[in-house]
Amino acid sequence: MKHRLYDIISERKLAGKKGFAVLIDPDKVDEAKLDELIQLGIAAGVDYFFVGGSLVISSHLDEVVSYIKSNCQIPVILFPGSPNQLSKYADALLYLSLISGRNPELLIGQHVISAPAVKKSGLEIMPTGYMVIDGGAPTTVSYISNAAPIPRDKNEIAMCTAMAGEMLGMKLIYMDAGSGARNPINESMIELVANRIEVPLIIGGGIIHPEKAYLNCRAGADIVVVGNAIEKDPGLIKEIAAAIHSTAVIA
Ligand code: 1GP
Repeated sequence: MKHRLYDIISERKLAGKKGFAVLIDPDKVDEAKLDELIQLGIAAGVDYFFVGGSLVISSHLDEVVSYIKSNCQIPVILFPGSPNQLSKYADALLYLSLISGRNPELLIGQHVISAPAVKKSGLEIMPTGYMVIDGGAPTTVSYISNAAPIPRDKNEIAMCTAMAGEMLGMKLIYMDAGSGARNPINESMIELVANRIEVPLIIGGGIIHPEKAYLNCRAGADIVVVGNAIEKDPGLIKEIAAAIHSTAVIA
């Protein structure tokens, strides 16, 4: 099993370097949009492209991933909303288990069904404890997953969930308020979780300001993911990247 990109993420964490992931929903981009995101991403030093969505309706995931790969060096990590969102052209796959929910299908059921295809893809697999935190609005992920999110003020539940995920062998913890969340995750929750786990912590959902990205990193996020806000204003890539990458120097 390949570990290359995960090793880079871990080393960056140990060095206190914060990462910026731009989330691309294959349903919402055409070639011109991808070109724009790639150019802005290269110029701003974006660390990762996450590709996926809760509902990928189109079938051009392969095209989107291979287009990014042939036009830049930025690693592409799949963030699948369902087991059929696989592309062998990506660098790695977030192999998500929805540990905040109690839906067995999303904890293990779908993994069993898709295991042969995932293995055959040859992708680097990153076992990821995925935790949905209430973002103040019903998001696609909470509807599709049919699982209640963790209340946004229940920091201890988040902490214990992340600890359990780590002890079960998850190599990453991803706390997500859901795409387009009204309320992004509190820094107090991020801080409590970050202090109790050793694996890298990914934070996303509802982040629309560079300041919030910065504060998340200060609180302990290792990778900050932004999707919606960049879809609306790609120019934010530069400001958010600068905010995230400034954290290591100050911290
Ligand atoms: C959603 O964490 C991601 O799964 C990103 O959320 O689209 O709100 O930035 P946004």
